[in-house]
Formats: sequence, C-alpha cells, structure tokens
Amino acid sequence: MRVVEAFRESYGAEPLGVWHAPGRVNLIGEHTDYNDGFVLPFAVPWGVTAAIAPREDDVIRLRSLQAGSPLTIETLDRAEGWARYVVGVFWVLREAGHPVRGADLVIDGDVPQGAGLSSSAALEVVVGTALNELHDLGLSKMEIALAAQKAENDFVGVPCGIMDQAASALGEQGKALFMDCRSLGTRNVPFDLAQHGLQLLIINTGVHHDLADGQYARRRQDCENAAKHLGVDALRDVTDLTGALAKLSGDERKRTQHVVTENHRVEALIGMLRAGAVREIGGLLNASHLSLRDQYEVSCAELDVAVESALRGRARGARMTGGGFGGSAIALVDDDRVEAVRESVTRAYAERGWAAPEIYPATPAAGARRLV
Ligand code: GAF
Repeated sequence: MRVVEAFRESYGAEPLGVWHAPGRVNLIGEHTDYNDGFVLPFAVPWGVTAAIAPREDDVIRLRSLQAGSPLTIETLDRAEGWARYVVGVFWVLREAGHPVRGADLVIDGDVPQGAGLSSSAALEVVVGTALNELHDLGLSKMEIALAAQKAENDFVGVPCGIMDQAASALGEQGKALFMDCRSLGTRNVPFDLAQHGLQLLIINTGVHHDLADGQYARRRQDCENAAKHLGVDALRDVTDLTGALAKLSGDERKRTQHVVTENHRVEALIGMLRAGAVREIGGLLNASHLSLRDQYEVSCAELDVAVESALRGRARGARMTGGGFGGSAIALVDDDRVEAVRESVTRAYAERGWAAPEIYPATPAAGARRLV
C-alpha cells in the first residue's frame, strides 16, 4: 500500500494502522442541512487514506502524497492550507478533553480535483476515525462527523453544515444516507442503480468560482434572517409556504421558497425509493436544479450547461450537487443512453470553448473504516 511505504520512508517506522474515509455526492437536499432540514447524500468510491502512528509528544508530522513538502506542526494554530483540516480535528478533540497527543501521518487522496465531492470532509473524517480508534475514545460515527464539522467551522473557518462529514462517516455500500439534520437521525436507504438499468453520472465541471465561500455564508445569513422574520427556529419549521412567502420579500423570500420545497423533494424522493420507483426520480432532480438556479442562485453557467445538455442527451434527470458555483452536476441516465449523454455534454462544452468536463459513474461506497 502506497501510504504504508511512504510512511516507512518518511518516519523510518511502521504505522499503527491505515484508515480510509470517502468523499460524497448529494443526491438531493441541497442547502437544507444548516436549515435543520433533510439531506440524501451517499459516500463515493474516492476519498482519503491515512497511515498513522501516535506520538508521545504533542507534535504532528504530516505528509501528503499529493501536496507539497512534509510538515512538522508543533503549535496547532501555526498550521496552514490543507493541513488545517487535519490539525483542526486534533484541536477539537483536545478541546473536548480527550487525551489526544501528537501523531505521524501520511495522507493519500484520490477525490477528483475541483469536483466538489468533499475531499476536505474526507480528510477530517479519516483523521477523526483514526484518532477515535487509536486512543479508544468511544465516539460514535455521528460524534466523529460532528467533531469534523466543528474543526471545519471553528478551526478552518468554513461555516459548512453537517451533511458532508455525516455522509463520509456513516455511508454504506449500495445505500444513500437519509438524514434529518435537526434530530441527527439517519437511515441508510438502498440505492441500487444497476438493478434498474441506470447509472448516476458525475459531471465534473472542473471550475470553482471564487465567490463560492462568501456566497455560502451569505445564503446562510439570508436563511437565518428569513427564519427570524417568520418567527421560527429554522426554515425547516415553515409549514405554510404561501403564508410565509407573503410575509417576505427579495432574497429572503427566494431562499425560503427553495429550502421549504427542497425538503419536500427529499421526502418525495425517499418515498419513490421506498416504492422501488428509482427510474421516476428524475423530475425531482430537475426541479431541485431549477430551484437552486433561480431561487437559491448558487448555480453557474458551467453547471447549467452540464444539466441542460445531459437532459438533451435524454438523461432521466440532472442537477447541480454540493454547494454550487462550480464543482459537479449529477445526471441519472439509462445504461443505453450513457454514451449519448456523454457526447451531448462534451459537445456543449466544446461549443463554448470550455475544457471537456470529466464524466464518470458513481455508486454508493462504504463510509469511513479501518483498512489495515
Ligand atoms: C457544502 C457544505 F459543506 C454542506 O454542509 C452543504 O451545506 C452543501 O454545501 C450544500 O447542500 O457542501
């Protein structure tokens, strides 16, 4: 295993174990997690693998097979760039009073670049899962996901919700993860595409528009403001959408419309899966995209073209996935239309002079686990 060889080479010793945590793709339920709503992501077959051995001092030595030179971190808040996602998890666990000292780590990641498939959540969750086992902390998978989210919120400074870390920690092979982001209740729902002659294609636009981070924080703020105006704890609590929309205007109105209808779409999609109607979920994916484009305003030209051209190639449904402003779209496609969809999307990008997007099928993979 590459990480084990690199570990020996870097530190002249054997790691105590090797762990893996996957990235995620979200089937539906976008920008609902921080509104106490519903999400339905699944863990993807790509992620982050880490070889680790604990140390008897507080130093963290870190090497990535993808990025830059090896790092030695003696003071946690000196960590920079990608290392903050790793160090942040140590910080959260130490702050919570867990006996977590330093460690030597080698990290190897294979989440496609720029795809918006949550490589950062995978990195946090693999570290949290490893430290939990190495130090016998007794944390549940959800507690690991929450620690990972806290690392990203409070140490890295990104105000993300819980979806990505939860999908990475709790995913199961062949299943999507339904989650109520208020109660943190989860259910692994069978999502077997092959049985229905279908594929879920990821269309990686390869772009990441710089405004993404600032716009994410603004969307959260719009939602909080709208909830305050409506006198509810979170937009999840809106039961009379027409009445709510009549009290709101501008951005708050649009964001509310998206969040409330998106929660209904997640519930409807779950109902379809339960009924075995996987082939019929395309309309919900399309409606989600239109709502994210027009009401939540987090799409971009590359995502819209990916979705529209996939539908022209007769995908059964398509939508942007993840935070938006770049990253990936997904398309639900009959086996015998995969090539037509691929051609349609590739042609649409070429016509605009854009670099060809990477297109690959994804099936639900297992969540974080020990490999060795
Ligand atoms: C990003 C965030 F990290 C998630 O928590 C979620 O809000 C998502 O955007 C939008 O659904 O991936």
